[in-house]
Amino acid sequence: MSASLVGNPSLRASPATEFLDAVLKGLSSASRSIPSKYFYDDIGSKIFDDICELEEYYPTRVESEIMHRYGDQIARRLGSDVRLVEYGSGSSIKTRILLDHLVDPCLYVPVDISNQHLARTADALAREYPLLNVAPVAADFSRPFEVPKCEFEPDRTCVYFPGSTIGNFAREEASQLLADIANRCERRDGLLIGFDLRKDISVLETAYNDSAGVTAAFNKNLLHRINSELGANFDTHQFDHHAFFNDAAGRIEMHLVSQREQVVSIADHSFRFDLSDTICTEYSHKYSISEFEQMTSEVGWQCKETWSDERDYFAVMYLVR
Ligand code: AVJ
Repeated sequence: MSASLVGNPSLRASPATEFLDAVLKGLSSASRSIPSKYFYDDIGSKIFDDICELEEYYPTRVESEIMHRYGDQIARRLGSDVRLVEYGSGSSIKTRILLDHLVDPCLYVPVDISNQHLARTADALAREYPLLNVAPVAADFSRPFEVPKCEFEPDRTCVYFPGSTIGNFAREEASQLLADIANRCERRDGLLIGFDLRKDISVLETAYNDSAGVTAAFNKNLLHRINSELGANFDTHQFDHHAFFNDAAGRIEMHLVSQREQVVSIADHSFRFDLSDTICTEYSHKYSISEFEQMTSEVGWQCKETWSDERDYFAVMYLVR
């Protein structure tokens, strides 16, 4: 992987301006939406960890089972002296399973959009794995960022992209992101990626409508965040969590649905909502293994092996450049 940084960081918009711009743009368009990456402030990252503990939310549990069961095979594929770059590391829970199997990884680079969460996780990992070099990068991985170097030349770089985070991207965007990753990689570099499989609709819909309301709180936290960071006045009680499977598009969609006519102001803009107007806050695309293989091969990846659970709920694929 080349360590080129595209663009001058000092010319980039500040995080707050970027968030405001994204919210204003998303709410001004005909079908209103807010990019799901803004879920992950410090509180949102913690609520997401709570989602992962839910019985109804199978992806984290099933992916962890796959990592436990096939950890040795996966580690053999990656080889020794690997530089592991994780996209959207969060609390790095699945990473620990991988690290427990890897042979002499030369560097672990967790990349996450939530600064505080990343710092805490990197500290904890460095304590738990005293022999491991950890070099966290606070960045939005959907944009180019600089990858820290190893002290010694790594045998290869492997991008680790677990958690079916790729599902947040529309199919064309996912394909573009996978192409970008391929272009930043060198020959022999690898990609270990987890994605959620198409399955029975009721299983899918239950996973995003848990009975304890944790997913609803996660969704609504976006409005709390907009209120506190952008000085908006969303009445969060007047928006309901709504998640459903869009079969034609092959994805779960999460929305916030207005419970009455209301006007919300953000900075010096105001937005009118009618009863039942929605803001789309997340897509979570579901794939078949063959569709995923097709999509990655079109952008320069070669699939080496795929592991999945007995029920075919989730898949972990290893690909090389
Ligand atoms: C972190 C994007 C994989 O899409 O399942 C969980 C986020 N949203 N419950 C997913 C999420 C609602 C999650 N990803």
